[in-house]
Amino acid sequence: MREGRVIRAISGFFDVFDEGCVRRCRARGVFKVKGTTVLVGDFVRYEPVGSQEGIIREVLPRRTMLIRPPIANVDHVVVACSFVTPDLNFYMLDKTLLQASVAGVEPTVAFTKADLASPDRVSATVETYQRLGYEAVAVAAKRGEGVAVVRARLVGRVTVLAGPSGAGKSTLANALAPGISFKTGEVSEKIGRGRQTTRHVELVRLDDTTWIADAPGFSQLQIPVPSREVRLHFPEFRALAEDCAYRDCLHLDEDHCAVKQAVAEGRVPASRYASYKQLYEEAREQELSAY
Ligand SMILES: Nc1nc2c(ncn2[C@@H]2O[C@H](COP(=O)(O)OP(=O)(O)OP(=O)(O)O)[C@@H](O)[C@H]2O)c(=O)[nH]1
Ligand SMILES: [Mg+2]
Ligand SMILES: [Zn+2]
Repeated sequence: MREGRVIRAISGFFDVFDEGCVRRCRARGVFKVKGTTVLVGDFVRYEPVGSQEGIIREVLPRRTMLIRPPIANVDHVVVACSFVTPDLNFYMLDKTLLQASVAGVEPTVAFTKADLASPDRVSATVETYQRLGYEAVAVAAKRGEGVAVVRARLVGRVTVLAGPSGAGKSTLANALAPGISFKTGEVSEKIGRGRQTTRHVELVRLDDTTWIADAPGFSQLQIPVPSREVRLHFPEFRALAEDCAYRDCLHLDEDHCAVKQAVAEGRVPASRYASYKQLYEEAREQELSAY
């Protein structure tokens, strides 16, 4: 039995990287009986078959796991959020940041297509997220702007790109990793959302310890945490919550809520609080429909 890392999953086959070689494997045996799934990023035990194939027998324990995009063992997610086509969507961004926080994966927010927005809007948006405590950067991938900042954050880690279709994930991935060419959408494609260019999650090795995965865009995402815990994944709420009158304040209908006070005074962006309320409601609905 040998061990390797799954770098691609296509219609029942898994490409497993092991010491510089890639083997096309199927998953069979004991492990399928247990109903385990294999994700890109998984470390697996496999039996070699011939020189280029193999059979996966076991998935090793995962360090981290994301649902969208589906990938295991990443340390870092670059959340791509474009200013236009698709339009900036803070709710989707905050939802993706919630998913990363719950999964224990460090995020970098890449505000993409910065060349298509006014400089004032770009700096205000980036600064808002920096003030919240996130690593945030404006990216104009085609001009190379912001690319070096993101690249510096890849070193020694396994990174995946996440965000809606058309946000510029593959374009950014190509700029980050010269010599690698992920398929990107056509420039002329201005028909709006819905067209997915990238179809599969694919991990590419930049050096021994640095990997990057391009992934399909997504618009649907479950809330991966109970409603009462959503607030714990808004880092800017944490310090404020100590001054709420109720120890378990949900920052919703409670009186003397320091978070709501901060929103009213503009110290917490209204859009962040709107995201929080919507995510809380969605988590509640998920809980109620589970019964
Ligand atoms: N002006 C401008 N256009 C960009 C930039 N980044 C990407 N685009 C364009 O946006 C479109 C979509 O880019 P992709 O990189 O394919 O987007 P994606 O996020 O990989 O999309 P999916 O694979 O469908 O999830 C293409 O037409 C790109 O040329 C940018 O920084 N500036
Ligand atoms: Mg793509
Ligand atoms: Zn409160």
